[in-house]
Order: sequence, then structure tokens, then C-alpha cells
Amino acid sequence: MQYLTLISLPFLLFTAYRLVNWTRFYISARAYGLPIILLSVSFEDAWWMLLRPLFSFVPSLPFGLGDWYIYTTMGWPTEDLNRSLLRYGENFVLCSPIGNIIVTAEPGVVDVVYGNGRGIATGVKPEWRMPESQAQLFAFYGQNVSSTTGEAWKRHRKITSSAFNENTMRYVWEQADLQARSLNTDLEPKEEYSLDRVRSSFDVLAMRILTVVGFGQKTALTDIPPGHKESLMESLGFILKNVMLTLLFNSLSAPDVLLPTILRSLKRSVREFRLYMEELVLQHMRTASARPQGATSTSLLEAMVRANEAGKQEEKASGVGSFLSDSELYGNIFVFNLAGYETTASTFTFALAYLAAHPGVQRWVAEEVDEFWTDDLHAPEYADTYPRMVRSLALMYETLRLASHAPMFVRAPTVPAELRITTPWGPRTVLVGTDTKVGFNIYGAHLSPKWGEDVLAFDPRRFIQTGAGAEEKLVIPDGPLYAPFMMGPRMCPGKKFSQVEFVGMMSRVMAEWRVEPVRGVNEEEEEAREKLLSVVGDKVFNVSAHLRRGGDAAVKFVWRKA
Ligand code: HEM
Ligand SMILES: *[C@@H]1O[C@H](CO)[C@@H](O)[C@H](O)[C@H]1NC(C)=O
Ligand SMILES: *[C@@H]1O[C@H](CO)[C@@H](O)[C@H](O)[C@H]1NC(C)=O
Ligand SMILES: *[C@@H]1O[C@H](CO)[C@@H](O)[C@H](O)[C@H]1NC(C)=O
Ligand SMILES: CC(=O)N[C@H]1CO[C@H](CO)[C@@H](O)[C@@H]1O
Repeated sequence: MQYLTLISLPFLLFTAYRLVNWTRFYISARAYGLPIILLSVSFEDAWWMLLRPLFSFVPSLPFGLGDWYIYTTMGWPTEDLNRSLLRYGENFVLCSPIGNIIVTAEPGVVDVVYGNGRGIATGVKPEWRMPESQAQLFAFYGQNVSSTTGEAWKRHRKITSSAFNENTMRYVWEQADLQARSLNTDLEPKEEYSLDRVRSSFDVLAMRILTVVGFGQKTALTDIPPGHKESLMESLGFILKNVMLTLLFNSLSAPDVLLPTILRSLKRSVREFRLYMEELVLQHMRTASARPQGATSTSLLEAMVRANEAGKQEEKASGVGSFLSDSELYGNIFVFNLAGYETTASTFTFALAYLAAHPGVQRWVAEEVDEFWTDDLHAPEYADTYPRMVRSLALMYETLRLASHAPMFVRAPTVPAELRITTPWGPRTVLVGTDTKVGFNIYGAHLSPKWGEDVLAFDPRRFIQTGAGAEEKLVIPDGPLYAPFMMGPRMCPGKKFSQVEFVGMMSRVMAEWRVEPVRGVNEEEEEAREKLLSVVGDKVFNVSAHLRRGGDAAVKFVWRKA
């Protein structure tokens, strides 16, 4: 009996402490005048994230007893879709023992919090920052543009922005076409491709594009040079495929023999990739000083190293200049790969599935492609063509509206901030303390009735405006909020990179292939489309948006030139 007490004492203390916290946060949540969802655990509880899968039965409990479960993961909007928006409105509070999160899909609120930090505060201008805990997730190979906040972040952003220039974009464009052309020999026209298989094919292509543009074509990505055990592509591929494991376990210092095989391989890949980055940065630093000032860079890495060297010179000359340390450079290269890999490949898979289910839209996109993609062996010129591919880009916009990749990103004010917010009882101004966070319900915004009657339909044409001379322009409709790359100073720096990649790759695929749903025995075309759409609609967040049942529906590729 006494032993039992001893064992349960820490547990009781922990529970009591949490209850005190929870009560305190509930009282402050009441002051907001918003609907409150009580959560006994939060996705910020690391221990809960390990236990969570064991509780997957909870949502099926009767009487809505399990409704809270969905909100205990950072990627909840991906599964929730329009539900919370319709049930609680554009703003509500998630109240847990860790703290309060005001969840919003209200355009004005998102604009203040994520946009530019305007807000009527108490004398000091509040800045809405990403909390350290979320930022530090990315600080894996060294601090970097997504792991830092405040002044340090500005220094990172300045150097990294220099990498995403028009010269790089042309490189992305050509690589996207080249990689998509490799499908001409890889795809088997008679075969069925499950959506899972489509995803892994495009994962490979997206990774090739990222590594070639990231490190430069002259680097042999698949060779194993002396001193290495894996190729650059192998080590990076392994890390990215197991990114969650990497983030969680890389710092584990147990001897290798004690680790399970997967963690041992992971440690090896992490070591290898670091070595590659060290070598490449060194190599680029040497060439940076040798090459003339105006010469164009041939990779993201080279562009960053050169901006960095220029920053160092400035520092020497005038005492002020911003540059990054070597480890910070690695950190940024790694985060480009991390942030750019799954997002683009996944968007591509969703887009192809939607096109297969909507042959009319597919013909409409192909019409535009056929006008420009007339050469079997080369992409048309980037600068002339890319801005005119508005239908392909609208296809990407619509795909990202229905299948966004962002989890609930949060921000917290640096000083208590007043926020004008709409409650079920009308608009009011609330004071948001520094221990409260605001999170963006991206699916709520993208699937809001503000988009109109056809909000749930897949229709890229909603982003196209036709002018008097029949010229088409990409326009985001007025009224609803659309922000798949977020907004404001911290918005995705890879936005254009991914758009150019998507349009380049999609255009080549559409120029050569038609994609159709696979029909089961005795299945009507309409049934096959419905089935495809129901599989595409069932998403779950796991680093990016994934299909829960991607093996249950398939497409086939029909060679258009046959
Ligand atoms: C469909 C493709 C993509 C989508 C939907 C997407 C979306 C996003 C979103 C929502 C964020 C968070 C912004 C915030 O916290 O406010 C982000 C950050 C970021 N993205 Fe992307 N992204 C995509 C592709 C890419 C690509 C291709 C790259 C690089 C080549 C990239 C690099 C980054 C980086 C470095 C950050 C962190 C920036 C910072 O914290 O300052 N992304 N992205
Ligand atoms: C109680 O709240 C504080 C924040 O005010 C938080 O740092 C702490 O982790 C919470 N305690 C527990 C047990 O969750
Ligand atoms: C919300 O989404 C569901 C399916 O996800 C749909 O059936 C329903 O009509 C939507 N409601 C509104 C108001 O858009
Ligand atoms: C997320 O993906 C990883 C690797 O792709 C997989 O091992 C893991 O089981 C997935 N997690 C969930 C919750 O689906
Ligand atoms: C400004 C900053 O945070 N710099 C860090 C960069 O990363 C290295 C290694 O992780 C740290 O030692 C620096 O402090």
C-alpha cells in the first residue's frame, strides 16, 4: 500500500499542478468572450504526442465525448476541414494546462498577427513572434532562418533571400522540365498507379530538383567520393524520409551498438550530410572570391555563400554587415530541403488526382500547355513563358486551397497586445497576454462559406479573371482569406521556387500525358471519379498533408501522342 502511494505521489502532484494551471488559463480564456474548447492535454505536451496514437479510439466515443481528441495535434486543421469553423465560428479558444491558443480564421485578425504586427497596444508596438518552442524544431544542423526569431532571424532572412533570385528560378524551371521528361521513359501506360505510388514517384523528382538547384549540377549527387560512405542524395533522402525520427532522436548520445538499426543508419546519414555541406561550403567560399562580382550563381548554396562573403567584406569595411556563421549556413541549406521537399511533391500528387477526377479542368489546363510546350526536348524560355501559364498556376492555387500543407502555426505577442476580434456576440477588443498564442485555422479560412456556394468544388477557374481582350489573369477572389504560404515578413521564402517548379513540372506532364481514374470491374466512370475524390478528401497531417488511404485509389497515365 505504502509503495503504491510512493509511486503515485509524483503522478498526483503532476496532476494537481496541471489542474491549477488549467483553472488559471480557463479564467483568462473566459475574458476573451469566445467559445472555449477544454483540452486536458496539448500537442505541446511531448509525452502526449508519444501516447496519442494509443487513444485513436477516442473520436468514436458516443455523445461527442471524444470531440477534443482532434485538437491535440498541431496538424488538426488538415482533418477538421470546415467543421470547427461552422460549429464555433471564425474565432475560438483551445484551453489546456499548457496555455490558451486563440484559433482564428478571421482575415482582419490574421492580417494583424501574421501580416505586420499592427495593433493598438499599451504604448509599445507589439510584435507577433513565432514562439521559441516551435522555432527550435528546425534548429537541427545549426540555427537557421526558420529556427530564429527577432533580430537574428532578420539577418538570416537577408542572406537566404538572396538565394531565391530570378536566376535560380530559371534553373528551377529547366530542372522541373528535365525531371518531368524522365517520366516519359519511366511511366508504363498500361499500369495502374495507386496515389501512394504517384506520391513516391514525385517525391523522388522533387528531391532531385531541390538537390540539383540547392547544390549545383556540377556536384555529383549520386557518387560516393573518397571519405564518404553514402552519396549526398542518399544521405539527404534518408534524413528527409525519416524527418520526425531525426528531429526527435538525433541528439541521442547512446553508443551505436545499443541503437536500433534505423537510428544507427540515421546517425550515419546525418554525419554524412554534414560532411558534404562542410565540403561544399568550403569549395564555394574559395570560388566566390575567385569569380567576378557580377557573375551569376549556379545554386542556392553558391548564392548564399556569395551574399555571405559580401556581408563579411562590408563588415570589414564599414563595421556593419550581416553574415552567417558556417553552421548557420548548413542550418539554412538543410531547412530549404526540409521545407521544400514534401510540400511540393505532395501538392503535385493532389493536383494530379484532382485532374484525373475532373477531365474538363484537365482539358482546360492542357489547352494552355499545348500553346507553349511544343518542343519535345526543351522547356520554353522561362522569362517569357512562366508569367503566362496562369491556368497551371491557378491549378496549384486551387489544389493548395483544398489540400493545404501548413499545420497550425502559432504566434505570441512580445508585449500584451490588443486585438480586435469577432465573437459570437459581436466584435470586441481583447487584451492578449504574452502567455497566450494565436493560431491560424487555415482550412477554416480556405473552406469558409465566404468562397461562395461552390466552396467545396475543385475549380481552378475561380482564380482566373478574363479581361476585355480575353487575356487571362490570376486573381485571388475578394472577401475570403487565402494564405497557403502564410503572409507577412515570415511567409514562405520558397513560394516562387515551388510555383515555378510546379508549373514547369505539371506543364511537361500535361504536354505528354493524360491522367485518368482507374475503373474497377463493372465500375462506371462516374463511380470511379467519386471513389477517387473520396480518397483524396481523407487527409491526415504528417509533416505535410498525406492521404490516409492513398493505396485505395489509382490513376493511369495515357500517352497523348499515341
Ligand atoms: C507547395 C509548396 C510550399 C508550401 C505550401 C509552403 C508553405 C510554407 C509555409 C506555410 C511556411 C510557414 C510560414 C510561417 O511560419 O509563417 C513555410 C516556411 C518556409 N518555407 Fe515553404 N512552402 C512550400 C515550398 C517551399 C520550398 C520549395 C522551399 C525552399 C526551396 C521552402 C522554404 C521554406 C522555408 C525556408 C521556410 C521558413 C521561413 C521562415 O521561418 O522564415 N518552402 N512554407
Ligand atoms: C503551467 O503553466 C506554465 C506556463 O504558465 C507552463 O510553463 C508549465 O509547463 C505548466 N505546467 C504544466 C504541468 O503543464
Ligand atoms: C462542410 O464540409 C462538408 C464536407 O467536408 C460539406 O458536406 C458541407 O456542405 C460543408 N459546409 C459548408 C457550409 O460549406
Ligand atoms: C508519418 O510518416 C512516417 C514516415 O513516412 C511513418 O513512419 C509514420 O507512421 C507516419 N505517422 C502517422 C501518424 O501516420
Ligand atoms: C545567432 C545564433 O543563434 N547562432 C547559433 C548558430 O548555431 C550555432 C550552432 O548550433 C550556435 O552555436 C550559435 O549560437
